[in-house]
Amino acid sequence: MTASGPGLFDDLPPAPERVEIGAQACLLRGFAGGRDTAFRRAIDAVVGQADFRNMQTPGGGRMSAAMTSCGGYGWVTDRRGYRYAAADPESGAPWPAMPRLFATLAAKAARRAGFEAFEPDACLVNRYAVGARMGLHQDKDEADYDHPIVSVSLGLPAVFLWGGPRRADKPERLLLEHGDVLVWGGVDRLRYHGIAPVKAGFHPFAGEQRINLTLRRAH
Ligand code: MD3
Ligand code: FE
Repeated sequence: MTASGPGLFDDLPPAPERVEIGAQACLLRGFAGGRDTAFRRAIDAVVGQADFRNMQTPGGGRMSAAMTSCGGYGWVTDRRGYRYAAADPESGAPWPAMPRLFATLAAKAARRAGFEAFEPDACLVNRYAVGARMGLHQDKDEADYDHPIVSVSLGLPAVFLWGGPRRADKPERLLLEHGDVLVWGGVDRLRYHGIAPVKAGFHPFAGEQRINLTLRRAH
């Protein structure tokens, strides 16, 4: 028997802070905890240069989550479609630099989940007011699906809808709380997912809001 082979602890569940939700997807509970002041400053710096906005969708509606981005690319939507853009369409300026906190935390979380050398070039910042939601969708606007994605949940909790490879697959419901980090890639990269309408509440970090950082390699 070796340290990693069969042994005394085989029938214990994984450590509670790490929940395997797919073959190549895991929830790192509380992984981003204890850094509230650094997150608050970093988000305020980004939002000061590129404010949240409720973007238009190709169908003519608007996203109920308000969004902004930082890093080399930002995810945008308008009547023409979904894409990554190197400049903020509201200002024409490059997106704010990605705070090092975001990039280093994403790389550490990815490594913990088994993805080496993750270097995000895009961070989408989603702000959900009470009642805001995100319908079931796949993330398909990135150039290369080989890179993992890391998301950080802050503020109010929300129910994450974790579906399968087809839209019709009934999603599991997982509560995401302040400081929780999700990492997925590989065979789980194109699973449908969404966010149920955020329920009323108050969290000291973000008041009556939920904030999600989604870190990706766009190009
Ligand atoms: C699983 N955001 O911005 S993050 C998105 O909480 C998005 O704001 C949600 O989905 C949010 O596209 C969920 C968690 C997440 C993001 C992308 C995934 C989980 C994913 C892509 C594939 C599988
Ligand atoms: Fe998504």
